[in-house]
This record gives sequence, C-alpha cells and structure tokens, in this order.
Amino acid sequence: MTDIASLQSQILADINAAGDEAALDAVRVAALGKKGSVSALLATMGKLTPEERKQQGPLVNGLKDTVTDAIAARKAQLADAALEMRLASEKVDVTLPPVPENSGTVHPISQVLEEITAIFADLGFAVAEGPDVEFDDYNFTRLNIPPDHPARQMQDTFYVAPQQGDQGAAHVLRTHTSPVQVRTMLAQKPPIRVISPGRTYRVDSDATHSPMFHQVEALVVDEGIHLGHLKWTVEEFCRAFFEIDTIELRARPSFFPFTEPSLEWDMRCDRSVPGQIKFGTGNDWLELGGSGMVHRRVLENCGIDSGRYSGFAFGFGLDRMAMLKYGIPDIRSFFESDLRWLRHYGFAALDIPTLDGGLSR
Ligand code: FA5
Repeated sequence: MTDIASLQSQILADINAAGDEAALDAVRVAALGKKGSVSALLATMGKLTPEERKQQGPLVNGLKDTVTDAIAARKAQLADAALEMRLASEKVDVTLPPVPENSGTVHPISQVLEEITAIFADLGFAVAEGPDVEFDDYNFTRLNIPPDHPARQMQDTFYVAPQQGDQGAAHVLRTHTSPVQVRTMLAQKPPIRVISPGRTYRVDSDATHSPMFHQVEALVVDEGIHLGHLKWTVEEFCRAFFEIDTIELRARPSFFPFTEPSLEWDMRCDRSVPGQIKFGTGNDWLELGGSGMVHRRVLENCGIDSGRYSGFAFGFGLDRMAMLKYGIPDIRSFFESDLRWLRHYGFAALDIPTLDGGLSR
C-alpha cells in the first residue's frame, strides 16, 4: 500500500513537472504504457489470492484513474498555456497604420485608367463598358466592316469557337473598344458623351505590341458636332494627361471604316536625348491614336438619325500612353507580375488622381 501511495505521488510530481506535451507523453508511457509502472501493477492482479485482490484491486485501479485524470488535466493546462502564448505573440493592433514594407502598389495601367477617368469626368463624360468577348457584329459589321471587307485584315483577330446558346452569332475577343460605341448608341439616344476604357486583344507581340492591351474610346453624338469639337477634346485631354500647358498636336489623314473623315493624332516631342522624352518642344512626333467623325452608316446601323445628329470618336492606346508618361520602355513588362518592377513603377494605394490635387504626384 505504501508502494502504491509513493508511486502515485512520484507519478503526480512527474506529471506536474512536465513542461510540454512531449514530456507529458513520456510520463504517460512510463506509467500507463505496455511496460509502464502502473500497467505492471495491474498485471500482478491475476496472481493474487481472492482476498488480496479484493484489497489491492481498488487501490491499483484507483491509482490508474488518478494518473489518467491528472494527465488529462495537465494536458489541458499545457494547451491553454500554449494558446495564451500564441495569442500574446501574434497580437495585431488593427488601429495601427499599414506597415509600408508590406503594402502593395497600384499598377501603372490602373493609375492611368483612373487619371483618364478623372479628366473626362471633369469634361462631363460618363463611363460606358462592354464585354471582352464581343459579338462579331458589334466589333466589325455594325462598325461598317462587313464579313468580307478587307479592313478586317487590319486587326489580327482572336476568333472565339461557337458556344452553346450563341444561336449562330459569331464572337471574337474584341480587337478595339469601338464596339462600345455600338452598345452605347443602341442603348441610349443623343446627346451622348461617354468614354470607354478597357481590355482589347490582337494576335500581336513585341516591345510595343501586346496580345492583350488597353484602349480608351471616346464617343460624342449630338446635333451640330464637328471636327472642331474633336480637336478641342483631344487637346484638352492631352494637356491634362501629360500635365503640360504647351502641347502641340498634329492631325494626319487616316482611314477607319467607321469614321469619315478619319484622323490620327501626333504630339510634338523631343527625343534627342537617348532614353528621354520631352513634350511640347523638339522636332519629333509621337503617335497617340485614331479618331474621326462617326460614319453616317454607323449612326444608322445603331438606330440614330444621321440627318439630325453627328458625332466624333477616338480610340487611344492606354498602355502606350502609360509607357510615354512614366518612361516604361517595354509594353510586355506591364503583364509580367515582376514584384521589383511593380514596386518601382507602382503608385501608393491612396494616391488617387484628381485634377486639383495632381494626377501623378
Ligand atoms: C483602333 O483600334 C480604332 N478603333 C481607333 C479609333 C476609335 C479610330 C474611334 C476612330 C474612331 P488602331 O488599330 O490604330 O485603331 O489602334 C489604336 C491604338 O491602340 C494604337 O494607336 C495603339 O496605341 C494601340 N494599339 C494597337 N495595337 C496594339 C497592341 N497590339 N499593343 C498595344 N497597343 C496597341
């Protein structure tokens, strides 16, 4: 009996001294395991006389229960202590400002998109959207580019395999943002004043061409709209976007099936110092994008009376504008997700462009 009492106090002392789960498990194995001290006592029961067993049995079983309960209690105690320690060490003060090293940056394309939207919002333009997978009809046919028209070759199109539910309508990955002109004119009547920035796709890839790129479309339709309105809008936009008062633009005759007449815009710049570009001075010209007066047939295709209304539209390459403004030499780097590049060219998350606060501080 003395043996059992002293064995019990020894095991309980070991249990209390166990500092972690592994040490506690070692105590459990030494007491209750196959070759443990308590198990050895239990094994002797069979060899005792019935009287001895009557006396010893409850004592040994009591020892086993006491040890089992003590181990369970200590285990819970250790788990609580470990949780407390974790909670204390991993505590986060949610009222603290973000740690700068860990904050992300705004991608230059997103920044430029915000800048352009802020400029046009100030001029009274709304933002219109269209899907990336577009009806062939909206991307081409209603824009005065019928199926067998050679102008379809101007844009290297990704055609989309027919989908269930298409009901025979062909789809493409939109090659430009101009189908949003169609969507807008089908949905609303003049006066119309919208821009539509978004993703566009062409089979094209080099330092200045990407298979997925971005354009911003502008469309104005109302009574009495003429080329002067187009010129003024392009000038105001470029002045605000490049943040220079002395810009000089040049219009070149061009061809787009959906505008007549069609013009392409260049901006005066100086590229005489390698790796640098200055706007407003110099003898070089930089291409901005295409534009023109909306073709009468396009107005009619979209249910707008071309006898009463006229309109202008332009479509500029958004990635190219970001490259120029922020001195980014290769368009492909926009889409490589290189963290070092993103940290270098990215913008602070709260640096929201506004006209009065500055577009690109
Ligand atoms: C168009 O896409 C016409 N929809 C623009 C337009 C709109 C004209 C409204 C008239 C009225 P274009 O194919 O030239 O035009 O493309 C416009 C701009 O998109 C180009 O000046 C260029 O900046 C950009 N761009 C074209 N292809 C790529 C490409 N693969 N990667 C990056 N930018 C491109």
